[in-house]
Amino acid sequence: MTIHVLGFPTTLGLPRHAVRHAPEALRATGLLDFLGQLDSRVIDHGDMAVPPGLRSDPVPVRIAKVVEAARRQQQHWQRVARPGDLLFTIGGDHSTSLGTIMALAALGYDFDVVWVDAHGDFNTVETSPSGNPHGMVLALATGLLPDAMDGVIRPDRLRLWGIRDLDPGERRLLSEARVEVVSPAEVRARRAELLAGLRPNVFVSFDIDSVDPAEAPGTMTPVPGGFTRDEAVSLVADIVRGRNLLALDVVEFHPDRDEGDATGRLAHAVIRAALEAWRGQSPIRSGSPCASRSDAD
Ligand code: Z70
Ligand code: MN
Ligand code: MN
Ligand code: MN
Repeated sequence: MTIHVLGFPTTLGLPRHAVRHAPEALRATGLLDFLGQLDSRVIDHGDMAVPPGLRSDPVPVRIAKVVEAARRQQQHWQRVARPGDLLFTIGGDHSTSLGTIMALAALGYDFDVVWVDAHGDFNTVETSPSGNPHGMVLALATGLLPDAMDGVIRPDRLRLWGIRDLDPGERRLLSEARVEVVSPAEVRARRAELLAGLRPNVFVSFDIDSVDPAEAPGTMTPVPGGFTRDEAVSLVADIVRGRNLLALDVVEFHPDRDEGDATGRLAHAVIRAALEAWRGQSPIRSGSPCASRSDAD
């Protein structure tokens, strides 16, 4: 059971240079030291080389570059991942998670995507107000942009939690595809029911802007009304507990906008909660030689 760590400093989904430094900023919070304390082998694959995003590219070119980078990420995971391994990727903007979904699909998993985000990321070229591909990732993954790629996952596998900023066209598309879209208030009210509805295999894609800007200012597109830091940490732990966490992405961290290191520490806490829950409770791990060790740290 190996934890694979990959930095994916992409700005192809939203060209803002500072995001390229998110993996190094998160590594600087002591992530690898923490991972080394878990009872798992850790392989750090370093940062993948990704070309910079260019606003001057036409939208179809920007999308094509996102898909191309995602294919390289998929191929990387197909080379190194073994069954039961955890793929942990530090983005990058949210286009980071297209490659993760493609990789898990190519590896043959049936899994739910828990997309913890303020945004739906379900725009097509026609509905996007910005042309930024990070707002199109789940439309790409489900095959709504057929010129760019074939779909790799069904819409009923998507769980969009924390959502509070949808564009009119993407709202319609989400509703037509019957995607589960849940606001922070609804997550609070229906948490147990939502958790009970998850499949055993999960990919948690954690967009920093799911958390309220008061506690997570270090992101690119802050939206008021988000989760508290504590809610986000305990929600992610509850998602992972008792399930197979196949992959974890942490995306949209903008270190230059952080106040002190509040957002970096929040991201660290979310990662820690996810990996401790995975280490302690994954069904695959029980019965392994490490299963008798205490979870009490
Ligand atoms: C808007 C768009 C978005 C993340 C912003 C914003 C999308 N709906 N996604 N931040 N993670 O441009 O499509
Ligand atoms: Mn740098
Ligand atoms: Mn997002
Ligand atoms: Mn977002």
